[in-house]
Amino acid sequence: MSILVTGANGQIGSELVGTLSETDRVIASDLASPSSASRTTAPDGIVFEKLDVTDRDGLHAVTEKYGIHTIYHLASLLSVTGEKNPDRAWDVNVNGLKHVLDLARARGLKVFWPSSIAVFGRATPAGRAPQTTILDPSTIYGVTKVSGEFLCRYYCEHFGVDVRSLRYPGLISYRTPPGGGTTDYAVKILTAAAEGTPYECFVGPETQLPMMYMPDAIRAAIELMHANPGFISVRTSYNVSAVSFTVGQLIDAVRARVPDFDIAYRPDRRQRIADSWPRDVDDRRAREDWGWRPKFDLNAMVDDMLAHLAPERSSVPNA
Ligand code: NAD
Ligand code: AKB
Repeated sequence: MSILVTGANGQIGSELVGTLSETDRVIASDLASPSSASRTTAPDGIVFEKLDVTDRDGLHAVTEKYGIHTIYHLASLLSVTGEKNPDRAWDVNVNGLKHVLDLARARGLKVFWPSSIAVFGRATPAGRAPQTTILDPSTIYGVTKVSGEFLCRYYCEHFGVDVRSLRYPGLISYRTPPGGGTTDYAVKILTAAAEGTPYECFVGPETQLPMMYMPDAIRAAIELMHANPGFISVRTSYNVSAVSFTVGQLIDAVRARVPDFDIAYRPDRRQRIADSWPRDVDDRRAREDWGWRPKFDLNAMVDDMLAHLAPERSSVPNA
């Protein structure tokens, strides 16, 4: 019995496969093999299958070939990439998910599927977005995530599919660059600081969004998947939060370690997307149901990112 990870070359998948493979046999899959995808590193010893999630028959074949019992379904177009090709975003994000859920229904598989803070929007109460609230997406990506959340709950309630989901905030990591989202600026700022290059930011200094460091994001997914099903009361998607900071606060944390870091601001269309998302999310339900607790705050995350991206800077005293 094995775990299939779709979209395995991406920002999350490239790290998740390594963690999952410590305890399970993992089959990584994506549109191209890790060696031909320029932005990824292939974890050693992981079986790789080229797989387009819009290809239902291909999904069935891989699942049967390896005796898959669980799918971590990560293949997706993110918010900025989705706006460039809304048809493709719908096909991959919604039809791909439906293929996975149909497969799970037919074969009794367990599924993890990430949603996003992109489900929220201008009509969502400002500040900390509640678990149950108005979903008002402004991007096709957000529209696919809202659709996906209700598709997951429908398959759980009507067909008994054990599908579990998290509404991730922006994720910050050093191994694989982010794949075309609005929250990418946080990784880009930290990468530029580590490289000693100036950065032109596509959102303004007051922009505040919820974020999470990748080790917390990976742990959240695995803890949710291991939780007793009786404790899972949300079958759309759980709010999970870790840190929330403005761009200005991130720059302050960076400059405490890299004093000469140079940033300029040129907000573009991504500012409107960022402005439509909440500054924070209320994750009490995840904490109560399955014990969610983040470990990394802003300073711990910046320290760890710089330690990996630029080890020579990690000796700079903390703020
Ligand atoms: P990513 O863009 O880095 O990776 C997505 C991967 O999916 C890519 O490797 C891409 O090649 C692959 N892919 C695209 N179309 C495919 C298809 N048709 N068939 C198979 N593979 C395909 O994304 P990520 O950041 O790793 O995100 C993974 C999941 O987590 C997505 O559902 C995303 O919406 C969600 N999420 C991510 C973040 C974040 O900040 N990274 C935040 C919230 C939610
Ligand atoms: C994006 O910005 O599109 C993603 C997300 C928050 O879903 N990082």
